Amino acid sequence: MTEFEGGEQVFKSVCRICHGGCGVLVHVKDGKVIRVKGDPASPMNRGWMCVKGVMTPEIANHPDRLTHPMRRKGERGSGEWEKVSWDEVLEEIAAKLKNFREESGAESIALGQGTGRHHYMHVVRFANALGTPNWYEPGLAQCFIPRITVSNLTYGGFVVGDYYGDVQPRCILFWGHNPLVSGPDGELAVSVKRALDKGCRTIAVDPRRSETAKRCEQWLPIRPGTDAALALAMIHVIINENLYDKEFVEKWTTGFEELKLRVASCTPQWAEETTSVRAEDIAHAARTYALNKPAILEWGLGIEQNSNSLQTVRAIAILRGLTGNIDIPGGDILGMNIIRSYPTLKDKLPEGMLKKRLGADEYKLLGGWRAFMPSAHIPALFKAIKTGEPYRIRGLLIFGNNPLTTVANSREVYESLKKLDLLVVTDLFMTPTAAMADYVLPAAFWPEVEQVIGYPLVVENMVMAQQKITQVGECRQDEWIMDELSKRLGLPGSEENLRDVMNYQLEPLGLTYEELKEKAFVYPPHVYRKYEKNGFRTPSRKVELYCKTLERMGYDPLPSYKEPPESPFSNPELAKMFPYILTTGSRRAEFFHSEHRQIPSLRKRRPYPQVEMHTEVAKLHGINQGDWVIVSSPRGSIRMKALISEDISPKVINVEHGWWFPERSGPEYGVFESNANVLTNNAPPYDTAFGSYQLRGLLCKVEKEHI
Ligand SMILES: Nc1nc2c(c(=O)[nH]1)N[C@H]1C(S)=C(S)[C@@H](COP(=O)(O)OP(=O)(O)OC[C@H]3O[C@@H](n4cnc5c(=O)[nH]c(N)nc54)[C@H](O)[C@@H]3O)O[C@H]1N2
Ligand SMILES: Nc1nc2c(c(=O)[nH]1)N[C@H]1C(S)=C(S)[C@@H](COP(=O)(O)OP(=O)(O)OC[C@H]3O[C@@H](n4cnc5c(=O)[nH]c(N)nc54)[C@H](O)[C@@H]3O)O[C@H]1N2
Ligand code: SF4
Ligand SMILES: [Mo]
Repeated sequence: MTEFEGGEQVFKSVCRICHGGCGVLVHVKDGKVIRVKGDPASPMNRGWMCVKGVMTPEIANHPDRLTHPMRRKGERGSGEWEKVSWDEVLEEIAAKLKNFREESGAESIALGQGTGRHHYMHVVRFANALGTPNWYEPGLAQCFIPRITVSNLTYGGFVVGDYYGDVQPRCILFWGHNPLVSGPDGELAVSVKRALDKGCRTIAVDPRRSETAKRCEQWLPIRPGTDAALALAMIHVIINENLYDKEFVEKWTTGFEELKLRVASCTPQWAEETTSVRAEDIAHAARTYALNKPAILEWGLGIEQNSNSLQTVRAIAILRGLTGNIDIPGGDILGMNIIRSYPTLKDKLPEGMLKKRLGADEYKLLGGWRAFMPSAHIPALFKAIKTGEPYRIRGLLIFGNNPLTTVANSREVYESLKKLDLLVVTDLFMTPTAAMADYVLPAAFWPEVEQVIGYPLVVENMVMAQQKITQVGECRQDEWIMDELSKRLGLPGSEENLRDVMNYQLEPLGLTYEELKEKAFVYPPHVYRKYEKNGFRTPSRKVELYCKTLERMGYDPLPSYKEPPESPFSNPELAKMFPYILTTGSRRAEFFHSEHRQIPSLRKRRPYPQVEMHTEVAKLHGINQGDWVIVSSPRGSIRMKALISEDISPKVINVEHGWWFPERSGPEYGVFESNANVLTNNAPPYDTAFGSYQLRGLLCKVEKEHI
């Protein structure tokens, strides 16, 4: 900490508005954050910050921050609350949880949370301590779990692009990922930008010419949901034209011959019909990626939010194996995992509860014992809340999630939430979901939180400390709330506090949290080609092009293509009414999911929800730039403003996700008006291994709004 004149203090910490880990300098005056700057000494961002991070003071000191625990006074959703003390609120909630456990079993309590925030693993720990198998996060099957699981199955660990060593990538293939806007999601936007500025070969597979695709020499405007076909055709080209790394394939992979046979008929011509990408472009992309080593393959959500996520991600993962681009300088690197994994108390979950986890039997790689981080299947959970089948869910405790905006089929989510005996929402702000709660608890924002951050997530090549710098109202960090409930219920693990957990994680580094805080970060040099010592961490010790584990579980051991269930090919009748392919959720720099609509400096830059369409589509429907447009799917309709350009396939409509209007009145705050998940589908078919539902690759129509 440095002391300045006039009482201004500066603290080193780490911004955590997104998944990131930008090292920052936090300026504080009179106990308030007044300015946040990128820390030039941070090896990750080297002084850079995104627009959201810069607005930290505006978020932290916003007049609408929740600052006290509140109990519902009137009817659910009436907006009438009374302030209660922490002690009172925790006693009351604990008493209710105790009652549910005794009367209906621990499985009748569910926990919900959002994407990788500081308390992520603590929710898993709390669920295990409570003895409930039912926790969810709206990403998981739709985000990250397919990529992590497939990487583990195929190469024995998750990989991230190596932007940090001395060797520059010669090629970057961006696949359904727009890291110049969405990074950090394994990488940092600024690292990608710097690599692109230095120059390398570049390809983007994306139905939109995204900010990242605009920087690429080749743009493959794919039909959403058909990525597996494109990847199979690229594998075909790489094998048939002998472009693969023969030495690596021979020594370090299994199942090459079986794979070759599988892709024999997957020619670029075949893939052109399926994907709408020209055959010669597919072949060209395959050659560029295979012949320019080291290459990074940046993959994202475009490949997971469909009902063939396992095989789509597998097909793409295999490209790295065929070209030997794993754990080499300038390629995709395996993690160093320099800290201990979070103590989630998983052995405390009673054996019988594993079988009760909703959806675990069907979606084994999401909820079964082999899953990376077993969780409940969201459609099964919300159905159980609504119908009481196969058993009742009585209480839901949400720590940082607004499921009315980020879970598929928002109207059904709404019907489900109404059925709960107890809904507790912990958040920074009042949201449409929190407005339906019985108790609303005020969460601490990142400058108010203590945390150890292994970065990038899952691979943990570096570790950083976030420190509590300020206190706002009576806000508490989520972990504290869970620990206080644990203590009152006498749950296992309640004798440890967060400091104990953090110190346990840091033990291999010989550091305590206090010591790490002094250092700010630990970042050992990367060890490449770790497999040369002990092989890959798979059963065969090799990269598994053919995956026997999947075979044993009843899944296809080789990648395959499946036509999306709602498409012009699988449902031509429906496509007459809904002629466009709908994709949702492309990230915007100003917002994190459903957050930040109430932050003036951010909202000013994007005041309205937007639907992207091609110039030809707009012309056909008489839509002008900025017109309000009605977008409809077989599930419902929403309104958004038209963003018209040539930077999107003429077959595709893209809508932003996460929209609600904090400036409107509660309890709904206009949550059904412009919310992408009014259009999406939470009905089967799902991916057979992960249970992923479709947020991309559905059918829709557009028309100008006539008022
Ligand atoms: N600013 C900001 N940053 C974020 C987030 C945020 O909300 N705001 N969210 C964070 C989270 S949780 C995540 S998971 C990441 C996600 O980060 P990304 O993976 O980059 O996700 P998106 O930007 O949603 O989608 C990436 C691209 O996929 C394209 N796409 C859509 N459908 C398809 C398809 O079927 N196939 C292919 N190949 N491409 C398709 C979209 O046009 C888009 O350009 O971002 C993280 N970072
Ligand atoms: N249609 C469509 N839907 C999608 C996606 C898509 O691409 N398209 N993307 C999906 C993906 S990949 C993801 S990861 C999910 C993301 O979904 P979530 O992460 O659940 O995002 P939100 O629904 O915005 O909920 C986050 C809430 O947490 C609050 N919050 C922020 N920080 C904290 C904190 O430290 N503590 C607490 N208690 N609260 C906090 C915010 O104020 C906000 O209300 O959305 C999914 N939904
Ligand atoms: S990229 Fe993420 S971590 Fe970095 S400043 Fe922006 S919000 Fe914060
Ligand atoms: Mo996500």
